[in-house]
Amino acid sequence: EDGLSGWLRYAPLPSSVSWPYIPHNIVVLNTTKTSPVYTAGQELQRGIQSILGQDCYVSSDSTHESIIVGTLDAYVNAYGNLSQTVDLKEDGFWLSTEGNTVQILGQNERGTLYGAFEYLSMLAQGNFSSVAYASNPDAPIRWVNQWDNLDGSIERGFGGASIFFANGSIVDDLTRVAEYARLLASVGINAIVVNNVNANSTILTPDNINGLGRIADTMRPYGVQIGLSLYFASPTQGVKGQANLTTFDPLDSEVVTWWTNVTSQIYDAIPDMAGYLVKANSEGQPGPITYNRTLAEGANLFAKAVQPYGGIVMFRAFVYNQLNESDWKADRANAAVDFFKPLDGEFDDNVVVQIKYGPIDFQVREPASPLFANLRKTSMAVELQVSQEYLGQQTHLVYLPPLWETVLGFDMRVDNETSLVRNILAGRTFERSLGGYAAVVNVGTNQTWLGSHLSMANFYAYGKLAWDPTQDTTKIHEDWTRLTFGLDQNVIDTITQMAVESWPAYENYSGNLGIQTLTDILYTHFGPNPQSQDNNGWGQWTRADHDTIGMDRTVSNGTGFSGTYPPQIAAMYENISTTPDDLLLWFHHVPYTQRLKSGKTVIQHFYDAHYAGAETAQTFAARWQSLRGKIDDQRFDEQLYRLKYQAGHSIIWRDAIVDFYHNISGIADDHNRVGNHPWRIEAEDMDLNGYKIYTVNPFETASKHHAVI
Ligand code: BDP
Repeated sequence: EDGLSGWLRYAPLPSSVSWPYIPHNIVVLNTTKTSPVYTAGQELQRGIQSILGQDCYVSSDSTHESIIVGTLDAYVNAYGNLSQTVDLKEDGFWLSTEGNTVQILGQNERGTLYGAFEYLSMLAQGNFSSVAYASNPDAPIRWVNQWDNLDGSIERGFGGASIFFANGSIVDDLTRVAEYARLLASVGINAIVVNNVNANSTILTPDNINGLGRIADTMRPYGVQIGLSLYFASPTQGVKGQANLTTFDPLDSEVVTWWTNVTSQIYDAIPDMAGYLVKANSEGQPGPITYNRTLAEGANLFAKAVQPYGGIVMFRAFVYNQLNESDWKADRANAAVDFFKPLDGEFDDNVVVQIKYGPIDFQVREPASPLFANLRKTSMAVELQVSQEYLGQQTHLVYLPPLWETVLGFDMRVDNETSLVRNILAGRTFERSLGGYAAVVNVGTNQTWLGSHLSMANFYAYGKLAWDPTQDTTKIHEDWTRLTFGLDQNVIDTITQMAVESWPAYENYSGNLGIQTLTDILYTHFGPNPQSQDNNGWGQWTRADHDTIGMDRTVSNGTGFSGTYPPQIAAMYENISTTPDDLLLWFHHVPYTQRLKSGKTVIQHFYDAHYAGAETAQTFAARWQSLRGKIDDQRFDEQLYRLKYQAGHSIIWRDAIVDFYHNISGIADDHNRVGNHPWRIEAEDMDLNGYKIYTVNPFETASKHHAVI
């Protein structure tokens, strides 16, 4: 197996499993081929044949014992009311397997397909229990973002080239696009933004709009709508087939007309286009501020254009400028609240502000973005990242949902009352009708989609949590493993336990105590490079010197960031004694000898955590190897290769970080490990044939400063 079917393999159940009667007749209450209800019927037929070896017949006639798939409305039309009252929200479904009839009834067509996937997931896991329940999504927005460029490359993508674009336009063969839509629908994702947030105006040529129409047609049978990222200055870019203006000022009437026209062309090609995603005035991108207009005026320009069609605008809160490193009061973490809080109430109703989970940028540990607590009159969505940009780029096993939970389950204490981020997103806290979830996924043409089989658990879990963020993340992983690798309990337990340990391990060896992921910050965001964190204008600073480390973000002495939270949270982060250890260096600048709640010093914790994290990562390959023969060879070998790489790279991480801080602080490791590797054989000390020795800069990225190439 090559991983292409992800968790939708529909593997035949082992002979040890027996099951009750499953109807042979699938009644599909909508036979239009583009309808997700039709897709649901096809999927059920295919799944039941593959999982149970049972042929089913799809018809629109009812017999007593049938699997009935359709919208609840269509069901009521055909058969009258259900015996119980069913409360369905948009995209929700009713699933009943009671008796010899199966009912899969959606609030809408897409919900029907979700119900079919849920039923098939039960069967594929050998679960034949009798159930009857309604399932509703927690939030209406459950989107994914792809950072695909029109030339076919993917920004921060680690699974090959784009499945959507090549050579400046949309690819001819959209087979993989349909397969992607199937995976998305199976976990309840209802829309996808197909192009990079660093957008290119050429997406708006008439040819490309047609191509986007083909993408939308391909995904529509799965209930997945498409959205587009826009380049703010497009009107001035001489886009082929569109007018060329001299301004992109959002309040200029010609600019308004320009976007109105383009939007109408897009809706001609894609009548159900979900909406736009906009990155503006961030990292050098143009935006409304270029013309002294507010971000809200910029967002509303697009909101008004899509409003007549029911579209929405996801406007990113990731707006920041380069800063002056020597200014100790400067703080990139303050940017989102600084820019957006004053605009609360000024965004049109169909604007959703899309907020990265933490105030900086997809780090291994960040406090929940305070912006979630600061916008009461604006709809919000969280932006997560399935693509492991700072988190090992799919060469490291890092199961992310436990990290996401630290944000989704965080209580902001707005007005001194319980206000969990997930409730804010769902619109419950501030009574908003829109809101929800976006995740940067970045699948590519690689057969594994993401570049690594085990990373697919993050994709699966993202959809599951966007549907119901209260679900247990270990249980989600067990389900995913069962669907992906089969029902062997030892396989499920081994892989899930590795996954559970993986994020804490990565945090331990890549940057702990809230110092953030100590990667190369300027370019790759991959290997260790603590030196690159400071002395630049990007604001992801550690403020490390010979004696002290950490960003002082207090109100009393620091950047004031802690004060952007509601009072109870602000007070907690303001004081070292009440700040949790895992965020200590995020909020405070302390001596390396500062004692943690554990009694250890900061520097000794650094040493110990890096050793502990790397040690855990080194067990992964061996644990995986214990599953040889229980997993097909191809996926087994491909994953083993990655886990061995991680084992080695975690040691590089460990040594780079501990050497760096040992060097800068001059404080010895209590256990005398740092810099002391009597057993190690340096490559440069070996007889080299065809290799050259290089001195490496920064020094800490290679042991003894040398590498061989
Ligand atoms: C950073 C990425 C960069 C993205 C940016 C964004 O390194 O490639 O363009 O975020 O989210 O994490 O806009």
